[in-house]
Amino acid sequence: MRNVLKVKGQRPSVEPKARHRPKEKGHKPKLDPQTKQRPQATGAAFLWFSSRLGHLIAGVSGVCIEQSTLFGMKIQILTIFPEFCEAVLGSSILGRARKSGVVQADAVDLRQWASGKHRTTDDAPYGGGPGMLMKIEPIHNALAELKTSTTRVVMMSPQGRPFTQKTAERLAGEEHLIFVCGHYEGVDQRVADHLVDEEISIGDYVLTNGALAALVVTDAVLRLLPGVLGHEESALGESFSTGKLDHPHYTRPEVFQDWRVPEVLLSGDHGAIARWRAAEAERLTRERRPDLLDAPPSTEKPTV
Ligand code: JCQ
Repeated sequence: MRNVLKVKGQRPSVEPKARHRPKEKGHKPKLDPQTKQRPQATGAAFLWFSSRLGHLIAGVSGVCIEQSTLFGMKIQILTIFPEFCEAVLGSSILGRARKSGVVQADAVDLRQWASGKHRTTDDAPYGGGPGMLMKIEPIHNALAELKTSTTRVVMMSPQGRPFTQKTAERLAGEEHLIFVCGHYEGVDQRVADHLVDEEISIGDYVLTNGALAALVVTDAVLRLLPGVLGHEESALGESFSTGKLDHPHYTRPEVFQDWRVPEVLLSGDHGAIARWRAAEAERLTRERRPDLLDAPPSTEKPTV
């Protein structure tokens, strides 16, 4: 098992090549007044194409651009709470990645495919019991329209396989992800059996809203894509290699109240610093996550 929780060289990032950003004006989609969604298919395709075009133009016009800016990924979160997702997708690092054209990440309102006056997406369970279930038809119809030949459909569910850094790396290699988000007591089982490629769980607890889990996965995947964090190094070269928890980090001031930064970190002795960090990582892992130390190698498919 590789180090799932350690990321080297993280720091607040800066937009890497602001001058290559496509103009945002042309990217403002018109919203359908009824659904509050932008027109699907053609609108999305145009936006995606035009975001890539910006990079291509930068490329042929002789400006030196990183190869990474030509990569891209499309993520669609299929949910009855699109505004909730948009609030997260539009903010800070993800919002910037979106505007830069490196990624296209959108919430898609499932109710667009719900029929009837009330646009119902849920119903009572066969066999009785409390609560409501998501119906299969709206999800089926949405996927029929949104899927392409390269789409991977993921459903967020407590019954899914555990989400790890390995999963994030594998999904980061996909071209197009659609997240199906469960709510209420769950989703008609035929969705998992026939419409989705895999079920993923972000942990052993139950949420009211699967979109929350999809946003967690989206964040973990998108930060691996070149250009999202603004690292100079490739995200693919990022290290998770020790299989342990990360060691502690310190920054200024040297003393706050009477809490000192460990002396070794001020010593300038790089060998001693490396040994201290390795020992701290080992100690923390033994104390809090002994499961990581004796974990057999992950069975999940290797990285992108
Ligand atoms: C995801 N860990 C918890 C809740 C049922 C598909 O069926 C259901 C989905 C949800 C939402 O997801 C989670 C979750 N990973 O609660 C109930």
